[in-house]
Order: sequence, then structure tokens, then C-alpha cells
Amino acid sequence: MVLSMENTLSIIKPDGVKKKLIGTILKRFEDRGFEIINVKYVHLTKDEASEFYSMHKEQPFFEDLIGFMTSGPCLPFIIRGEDAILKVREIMGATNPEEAAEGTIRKDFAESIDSNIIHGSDSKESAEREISFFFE
Ligand code: 3AN
Repeated sequence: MVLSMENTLSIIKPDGVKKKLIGTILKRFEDRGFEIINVKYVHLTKDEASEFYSMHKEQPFFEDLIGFMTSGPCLPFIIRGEDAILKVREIMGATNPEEAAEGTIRKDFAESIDSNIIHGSDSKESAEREISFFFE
């Protein structure tokens, strides 16, 4: 298989910032050989969070998700490396921490599916859209 160099967007969510996990989480990616090539510290407004998660606006959890993502500052960052989109999601672990594999960020730190510490783009298209959303 040919691996390609990719950029992907991750966010340390407000629960991760509150728990002082910024350093720990960035180090996990750096230790796996990935580069952190841009970082921001932002407190999203409701409009911004709603736009970012617009694909979920019909979901029953949408209002809670927006409330959570605007509950405090978060840390969007761009990760660069081989096969970064898929690899970052493997390092994060499953959306529901109860289903996340041992050694993943969500298994180690997330409390529940709606308070799950970290976001990662799920496709090339999402990565491009989400990087532009925060950094261009
Ligand atoms: P992921 O972040 O793993 O890509 P998505 O994109 O399906 O997951 O969902 C976005 C966010 O919405 C999740 N990180 C989680 O916080 C929340 N979410 C997803 N599914 C549920 C659910 N069934 N109940 C509550 N919150 C959810």
C-alpha cells in the first residue's frame, strides 16, 4: 500500500482543555511521528460550533453537542504525517469511549460519548473543510 502525506484537523475539546490534557495529547501524536503544524486557542460561539457541526444538525444530540463545544475554550490543531487522517482517528479511539481500544486517547481520558475529549476529521473532504474553517 502506498502511504500518502496528509494534513488533518483535530480539536482538543473543552473537556480536554479543562482537564489540562493539551500537552499530553499533543505529545501522543508527536511520539507517533506526526508533526503539529498549526495550533489555535479559541472559544467557539454557538454560530461557529453550529456551522462546524452542520452535518449533525438533525441529530437528537445536536443541541447538547453545541452546548458542550461552546462551554469553554478548545484547541484546534493541524496534524501532518503519513496517512494522518486514518492514523489520527486510530490514536483517538472510537467515538464512544466505552468502545475505544486500550491505549487510545478516548479510552484513557474521555468520560462519555458526548464528552469525549478530542475530534479528528473523518475523511479527506472533511479534513480540507475543517482546516479551512479554523485556519484559512
Ligand atoms: P467523531 O468525533 O468520532 O467523528 P461524530 O463526527 O460522529 O464522531 O460526532 C461528532 C460528535 O458528536 C462526537 N465527537 C460526539 O461528541 C457527538 N456525538 C456523536 N454521536 C453521539 C451520540 N450518539 N450521542 C451523543 N453525542 C454524540
